[in-house]
Amino acid sequence: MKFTEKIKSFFTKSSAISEELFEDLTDLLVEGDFGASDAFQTAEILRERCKKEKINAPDELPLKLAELLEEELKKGAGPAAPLFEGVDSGENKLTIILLLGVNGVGKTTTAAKLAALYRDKYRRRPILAAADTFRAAAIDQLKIHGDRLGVRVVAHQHGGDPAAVVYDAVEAAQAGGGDLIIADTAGRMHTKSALVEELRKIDRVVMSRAADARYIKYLVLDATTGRNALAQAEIFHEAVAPQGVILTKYDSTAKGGVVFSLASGLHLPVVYICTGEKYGDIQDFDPHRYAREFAGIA
Ligand SMILES: Nc1nc2c(ncn2[C@@H]2O[C@H](COP(=O)(O)OP(=O)(O)OP(=O)(O)O)[C@@H](O)[C@H]2O)c(=O)[nH]1
Ligand SMILES: [Mg+2]
Repeated sequence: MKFTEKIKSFFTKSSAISEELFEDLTDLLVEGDFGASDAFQTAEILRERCKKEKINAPDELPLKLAELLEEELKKGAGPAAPLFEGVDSGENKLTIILLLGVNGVGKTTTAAKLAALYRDKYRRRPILAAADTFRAAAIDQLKIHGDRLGVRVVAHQHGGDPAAVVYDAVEAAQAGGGDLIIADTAGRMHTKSALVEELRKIDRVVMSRAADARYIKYLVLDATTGRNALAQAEIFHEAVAPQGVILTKYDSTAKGGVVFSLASGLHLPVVYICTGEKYGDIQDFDPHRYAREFAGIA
């Protein structure tokens, strides 16, 4: 059963608002990938609000919970406007996006989705940069996406220097080949210092070759990994301070409570949410909709 169905049936089955209900709700939130203290606090605030507003019927709770969760999302992270929203499509400032994240979270797929999204919706001219040089197959995978989408891919050989790939992508863009670079990076993370070193090198290339570019690091997290995703976010947040999160695989068994911890604990906004393997399966993150869905309001 999808988590949202579960929370829906929890509220439907509850016949009265009681202390026990808030305890059970705390457990349910934990099951939905909330952290224990966030779950406890959320149930507690909800309980106080119900008391203050003299709410007696459980069927009013989903809406109250959704309101509360939406506030949390907005308070913790601030609304993250999607990139290029409101930006003139004729603007020719270069944008460089690095996609970061551990193995298998969906970085390469997301790079392709973003290329399609920005090209089709915002009239950008993307270049895909195969800065994951660690796995031979990763380069081919990105090239296949590039072929399918008709988007240029800048790649070096397997084992090459990721910063050099970004360097070449910047050159290609500046030579008139595009105004947006989306760089896929390697998922490996032996140690935090190796990650930081690799990214510093890319930073230096951007600073020296494209100092006035819009430079963005998005952390890709797999929603199905639950609390593990938060642990990854903590490491990347500390090491490289990404500006936002792209949450993938929200279509399958994902519960999604981890998003609230990202907001409240790390002030890290989710910017996009991915719900499938097709290029179109990416949406702007909408806190209102997300909170309502989580609370079981269809
Ligand atoms: N259901 C679903 N599958 C997804 C989504 N995003 C990516 N995938 C799948 O997840 C798997 C891994 O995706 P990749 O894009 O290769 O992940 P990666 O982070 O680049 O992986 P590495 O390069 O090995 O680190 C692939 O089978 C994708 O099709 C999504 O939003 N929903
Ligand atoms: Mg990859």
